[in-house]
Amino acid sequence: MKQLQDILLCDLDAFYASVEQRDNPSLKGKPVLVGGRPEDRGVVSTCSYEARRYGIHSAMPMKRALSLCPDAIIIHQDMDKYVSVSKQVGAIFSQHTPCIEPVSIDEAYLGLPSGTGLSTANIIQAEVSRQLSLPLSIGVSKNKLLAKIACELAKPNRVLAIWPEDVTSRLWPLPVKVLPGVGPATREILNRQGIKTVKDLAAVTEDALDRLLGKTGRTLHQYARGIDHRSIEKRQELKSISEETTFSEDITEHQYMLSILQQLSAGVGYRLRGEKLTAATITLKLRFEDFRTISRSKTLPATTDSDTVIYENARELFNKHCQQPPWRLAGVQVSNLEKGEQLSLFSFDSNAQRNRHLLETGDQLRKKYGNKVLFKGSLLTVKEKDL
Ligand code: TTP
Ligand code: MG
Repeated sequence: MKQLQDILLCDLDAFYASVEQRDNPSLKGKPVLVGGRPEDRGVVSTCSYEARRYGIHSAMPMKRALSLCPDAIIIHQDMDKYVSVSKQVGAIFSQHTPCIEPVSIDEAYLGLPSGTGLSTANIIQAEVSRQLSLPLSIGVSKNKLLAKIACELAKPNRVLAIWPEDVTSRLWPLPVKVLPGVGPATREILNRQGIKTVKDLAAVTEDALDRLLGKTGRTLHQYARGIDHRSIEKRQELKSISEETTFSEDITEHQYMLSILQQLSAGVGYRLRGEKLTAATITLKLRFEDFRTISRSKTLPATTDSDTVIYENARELFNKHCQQPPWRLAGVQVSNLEKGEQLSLFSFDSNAQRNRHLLETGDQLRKKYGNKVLFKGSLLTVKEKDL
């Protein structure tokens, strides 16, 4: 019989604020609020643990946060930076297991062979601290529920295991709100029945909880016993990449549509290369004036990540299936994706090498200046509003 695996819930502490404190040591030990401007009705995205002592929390209006702690330092959020740090953390996770379910930018469930969860959690936490200088808390158990609660109790910057045999000692004394699905409204209903702790909840029959809360009641009956059958859902592999645009005014000019398809193809190619994937199938989507929508595909003999190849095939499909203008929407999609950048099969071919180099230079420009930086000849005629 397959042994039940260990499950870890890893969650960085005060994620955005910790990144900012790490990158600017003068912020260390201070109340730091990351979020929008108070004068623009901004809210707190997160705050350092020093700021939490003043009662400040995520989603609180910045103005209110400042009234609680006038000395707090406000930092505007830098999403690119947090996304890139999140990827670095994910890379450390994937050195330890292929079984990863990302939950949010700073949180993921990891599945590990039975008996190895706690030691691996300690190693991961030490690696994130040493390599990235960030505090990470990890809950360890046999299921998601107990791993999540263990992580909450572990915060900040610790590893804690709650095993199923610890349920009565560790879980039962806690208030019912620690269980997933118990928000303020459910808590109120339970509290009115005198159910305050998880132990109180565990004493109620399943039928009584069903009468009180319906299906949620039945789930809570299990949770109160530390039972949770949810499995780890690995990140869905990317199945397709598409770019489409609905025009502000219907388009009637054939040549103009081709320019748009060229731009959409370039966007799709850029994203493919970013994911280090190649695609075998190109699909064109068209919507006509009367809202009829068609999709027409073509599968290539070899996979590609080249803007030109994607465009040439999209153009061929368009020329075949464009019917009568006007057109309302155009889309280009690639699917049948394969891992790995396009190998330079023709590495002796200096033209192919030059094209590859051009693509890579273009990708760097796009990354730096945004999607609309590159215009190739005819694209100059595409109006900004149509993309
Ligand atoms: P959380 O993990 O919920 O919060 P946190 O990492 O800041 O603090 P901790 O885990 O130690 O309790 O969210 C992760 C990041 O997501 C957080 O740093 C900022 C962002 N976030 C928002 O932008 N708005 C929100 O309302 C919340 C809850 C989080
Ligand atoms: Mg967090």
